[in-house]
Amino acid sequence: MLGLEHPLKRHVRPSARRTAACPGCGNGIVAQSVLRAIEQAGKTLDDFVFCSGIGCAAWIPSPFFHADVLHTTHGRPIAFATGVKLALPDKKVMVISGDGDLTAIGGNHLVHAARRNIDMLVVCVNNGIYGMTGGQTAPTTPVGLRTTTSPYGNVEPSFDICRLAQAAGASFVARWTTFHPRQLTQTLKASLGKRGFSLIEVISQCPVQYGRRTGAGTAVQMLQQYKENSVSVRRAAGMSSQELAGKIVVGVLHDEPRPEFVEQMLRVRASALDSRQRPVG
Ligand SMILES: Cc1ncc(C[n+]2csc(CCOP(=O)(O)OP(=O)(O)O)c2C)c(N)n1
Ligand code: SF4
Ligand SMILES: [Mg+2]
Repeated sequence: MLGLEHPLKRHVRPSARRTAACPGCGNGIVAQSVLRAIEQAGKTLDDFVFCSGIGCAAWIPSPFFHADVLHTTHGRPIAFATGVKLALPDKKVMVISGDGDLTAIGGNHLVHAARRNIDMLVVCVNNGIYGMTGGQTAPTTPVGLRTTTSPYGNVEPSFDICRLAQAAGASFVARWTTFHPRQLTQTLKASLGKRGFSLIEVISQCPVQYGRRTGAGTAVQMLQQYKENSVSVRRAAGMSSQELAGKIVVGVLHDEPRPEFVEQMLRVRASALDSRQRPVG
């Protein structure tokens, strides 16, 4: 035994040191990127409350992060996070969950939290499928893909989650893949200094339900595909929509501050209390 210890081990709850993820899953890369970003931003896990829904990605913070974590119901982590943020405005609130959880059953919460510009970071782990329940088609599944619930090929066009969030009002939007852990860490770190609704989409491999069933291959082959198909925001700006077909545009896609919801609510509350205390007449 060399006595080596993983540098992030102290952030993992001692009773939860066995991962629930399959070998090759991208969830470990996302977990490490989040923890590294928190360290690099000079914060501790005590500064945060994490919320997740139901699905494989929802197991990233829960029960592993040695922090306050709410492992909520399917589709509802943003609703819980909204309550946490209103009750504890000084806490950083981070939602980590899957594409199905956040854009299918939880799609309305995503849209309205972005519209309100609620101060929280949502990390959407997009593996293009419902991983945990057996590989069903999600709103992110590419057209034509054969899945458990679309054995003759998916006919539904998929969401561009980043465009959806930006159009709804998010003030910070970015996308990376699990092939880009360093860039992802940098962007996560940058987002921790923002106030408002931030969404970071991470395209991530599910070698078991996506790779094996759809022919995308092993974790290594999927990472290779992310490498070959990724195009930076800057390069994408000079490309036509035909040239961008099948590409993954990575980087910060939108960064524009605007009034934040909780701050405004606290201001309204203070002025309501003030007016009640003023003498009538
Ligand atoms: C109300 C409700 N509907 C459906 C389910 C079943 N269910 C659990 S996780 C899941 C999909 C998870 O997909 P995603 O959010 O993409 O996470 P992944 O497993 O791919 O990381 C579904 C449909 C549930 N638990 N609760
Ligand atoms: S089913 Fe897919 S997403 Fe879920 S843990 Fe396994 S590899 Fe990861
Ligand atoms: Mg998924």
